[in-house]
Amino acid sequence: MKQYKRTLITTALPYANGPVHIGHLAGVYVPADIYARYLRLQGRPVTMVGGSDEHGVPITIKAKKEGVTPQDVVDRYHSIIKDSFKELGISFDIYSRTTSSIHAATASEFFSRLHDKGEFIEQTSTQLYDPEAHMFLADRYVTGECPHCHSPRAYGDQCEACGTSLNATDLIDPKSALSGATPELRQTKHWFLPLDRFQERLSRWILEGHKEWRPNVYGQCKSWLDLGLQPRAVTRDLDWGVPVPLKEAEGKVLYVWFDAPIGYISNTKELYPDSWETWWKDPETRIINFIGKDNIVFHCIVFPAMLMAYGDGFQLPDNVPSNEFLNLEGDKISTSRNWAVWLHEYLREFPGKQDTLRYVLTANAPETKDNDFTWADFQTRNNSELVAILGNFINRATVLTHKYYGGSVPVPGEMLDAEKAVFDEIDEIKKRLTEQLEGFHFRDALREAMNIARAGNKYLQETEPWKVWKTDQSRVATILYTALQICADIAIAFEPFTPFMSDRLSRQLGISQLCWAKLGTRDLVKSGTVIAQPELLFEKIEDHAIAAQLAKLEEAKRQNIINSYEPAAVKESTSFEDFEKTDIRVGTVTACSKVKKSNRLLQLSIDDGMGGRTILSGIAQSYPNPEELVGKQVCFIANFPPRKMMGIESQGMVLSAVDADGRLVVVGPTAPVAPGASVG
Ligand code: B3M
Ligand code: ZN
Repeated sequence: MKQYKRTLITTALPYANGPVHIGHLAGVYVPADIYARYLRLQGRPVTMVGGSDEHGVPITIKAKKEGVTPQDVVDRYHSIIKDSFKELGISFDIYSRTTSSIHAATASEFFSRLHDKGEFIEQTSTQLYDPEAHMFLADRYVTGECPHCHSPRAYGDQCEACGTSLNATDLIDPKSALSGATPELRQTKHWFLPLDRFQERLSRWILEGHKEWRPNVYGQCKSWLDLGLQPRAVTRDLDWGVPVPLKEAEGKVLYVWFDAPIGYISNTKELYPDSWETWWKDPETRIINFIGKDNIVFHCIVFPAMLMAYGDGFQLPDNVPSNEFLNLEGDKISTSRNWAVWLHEYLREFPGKQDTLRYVLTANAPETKDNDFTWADFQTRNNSELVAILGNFINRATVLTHKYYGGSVPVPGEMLDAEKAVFDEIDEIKKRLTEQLEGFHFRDALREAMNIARAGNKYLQETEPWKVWKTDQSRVATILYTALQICADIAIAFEPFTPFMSDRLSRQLGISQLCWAKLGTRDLVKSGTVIAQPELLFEKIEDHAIAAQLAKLEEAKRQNIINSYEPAAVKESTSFEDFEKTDIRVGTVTACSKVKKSNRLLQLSIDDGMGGRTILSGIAQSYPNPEELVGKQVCFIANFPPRKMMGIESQGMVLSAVDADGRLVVVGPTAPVAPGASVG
């Protein structure tokens, strides 16, 4: 493998339209920080840049909703995000923002150079325009009826009820989300980056050159490239963003996904005004982009194409580690539904427990598949791993040293098989740990680090210094000396993962500087050093703290439904006779599973009191765990003609309510009734 002189780590820039939550942390910032800290321990030059992404439509929508300016919104969240990252120990060399003047200048210059080099194509198209708000409407600003499922609240880019992606101009009866006005069609000109021109180079670079990328990243790139790249607009009709630096482009700004990745460059410039180019243009620099999986195409295809178009020696990333998603208590994390654990709140509610969160998010990191964060798991990992394994080992070693030697590290005698065995085991662990860190497998790496504490516990359990003390005190000196060396190994090995604990532990042991090379060297804590009084490195988390978090989530769910739901307008009057034509019944779900090859449909077997029937229902997205419906009673329409979907006959339709965010909740009776009971 190529040896690089330095590593530039970039972390996806979080949108400053809300605080960061555990999903962001697990996906990007915790892994990036682990890697940066590991490289620093290795003494390898590294810079980690981050910052807030302060442009884009969601920020302007939030500002409108709150009656403040977009600048107010980003000022508020930028400082919350920045402070909470700092408190969690995310060791950015710079955390800046895309509303900085240096960024405006950098992004602007980037566009101008591409424009001057003839890298763009210009296209005029017809788009929806709000005649009352006097602006073109970005996709999310338009709502209307879905042309497919006829949900009344589809957005201009997607219908969340049926999952279809849409063009704003497809919507039936579109309305501006800003003013409620009916938008008009108007012509507008935009600049496009013809990604197709980079198809060849990107294919060669990724598909041939980077087979080592994570399968999810490589796979997404491959399917984009296989589909054939298309030109993408890099400008927008908006008044919030970096203005397009062309006379003829008044009132237009750079598309947020054009300016945001340039933010990595601007932030490096801000950090190193004189030497930033070394970090971007020297082939001896290795660039690593840590991102979430929804950002893959922008980092692997679009931004690299921009850098290729710019030329001038800009280096492409060497790797783009991207995680899958983290769910929360079995449900998708959602800012709009307030279904999240917010970092700034966590820090307030669990003071001093930064390491626990970092540990749990790494131990359970969604590296290869989506994973679930649960408060029960959080508690177990803290209590039975951090407290019971790691804390316990260090506590035993340091307490015994104080008990027998007044805290002074004893002089070891002869090293016997037990010592050789545990030191050899740590050598082996170090090898694997290093390998996992180099390969961005942080979950496995953490497991290896924990194995050092496990080995330490086993060693003390086998050597039993508390028993040997009565018969052979010089042997105890060797044992505790050895145990303290293992404590020091833990301080080093855990520094990337739980830096606060490592810092306290290394101070306790009197080690001034941690470095990776010293891990496993067997004489880190010198004899005669007086170690500090043992302090508890991790505390148990009690049930009531967990119950409080779960109650908070329940409350968030309830509040969100009440606050954000806008009932649809009541339909035209109908008659009882018309209503009666529809035969609604109650049935009991006896089996429920995903329909193969469909991400929308569930197949329900229903006891309808009449011999049973099968119904297919487009609710799969809302029930990631279909078995939860088994045993529930549901209402269904019994007299629809049977209909075949995906080769299966559906005999009716299950009734469901549409939640505030488009989630479908199956409707049933509030007390058990006989299957087949009529509803009316
Ligand atoms: N702000 C999207 C996101 O937070 C975006 C990342 C920009 S990275 C240059 O998912
Ligand atoms: Zn739809």
